[in-house]
Amino acid sequence: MTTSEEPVGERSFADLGKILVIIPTYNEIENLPRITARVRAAVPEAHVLIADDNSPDGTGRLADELAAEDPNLQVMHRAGKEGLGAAYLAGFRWGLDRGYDVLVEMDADGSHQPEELPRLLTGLETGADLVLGSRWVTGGRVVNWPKSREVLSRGGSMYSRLALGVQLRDITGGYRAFRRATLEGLGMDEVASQGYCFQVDLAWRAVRKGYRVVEVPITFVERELGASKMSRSIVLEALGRVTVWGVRSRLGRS
Ligand SMILES: Nc1nc2c(ncn2[C@@H]2O[C@H](COP(=O)(O)OP(=O)(O)OP(=O)(O)O)[C@@H](O)[C@H]2O)c(=O)[nH]1
Ligand SMILES: [Mg+2]
Repeated sequence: MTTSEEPVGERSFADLGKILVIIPTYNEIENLPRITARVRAAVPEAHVLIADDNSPDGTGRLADELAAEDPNLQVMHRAGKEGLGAAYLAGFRWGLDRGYDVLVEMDADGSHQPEELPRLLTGLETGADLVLGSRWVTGGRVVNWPKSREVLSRGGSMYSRLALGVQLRDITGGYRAFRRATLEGLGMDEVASQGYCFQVDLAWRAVRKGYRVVEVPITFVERELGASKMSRSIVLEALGRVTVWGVRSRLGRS
């Protein structure tokens, strides 16, 4: 695990193969057209998959309209709100089935800036199996976040580091680029966690399986439009599961 800071700029990522950016959405109708346009501008060769959980605000319908105009934008309609983890797992399977070589996780709300995607992809090009966009490495930062969210995020990563014995600075973040082989080797079918815990789960699996996990700095921008889906149950799930995993792994080691 290392940290690298690569310049962000316009360039081709043809060597990486086919790239799919998966964007899970639940009630993101104002954000959707903005984020898709920014992704297409930042990395024109990347394809986009919107994984919508039947958003009551019509995000899925708008996604269909955008897809009708853009052959490289596709929509997965899911029956109802099942959480971020389930949407990503379905999106990963969709992308693996269709031969994508790189699969990217990105939120719809603008917190993960598409203009920084080249930095994540450069991390894969330079040998990483999984690249984490990281708020808490040198050069990383957050914009417009209340202190309470920062404390929660930093605290969650620190607790996970101690409980699981991994060195990653930002293990709960959700801006990530995977090589397909990494996802294929992670044991995705056994992943049951959601929310932040889903992100911890995947990163920890990657570390345990010996994949090269690299953090690159990102500037995380608090959402301006739409409502957060963060909840107390998401935090409690992460705390509970990480504690159980930590205890189990220590018992297994001793
Ligand atoms: N498909 C799907 N997407 C979801 C679900 N829950 C959240 N999302 C999406 O996942 C991304 C992250 O959710 P956010 O609400 O931004 O969560 P967060 O970033 O922890 O919270 P904020 O910092 O307050 O925005 C957004 O694109 C959401 O629309 C879900 O149940 N299903
Ligand atoms: Mg968000």
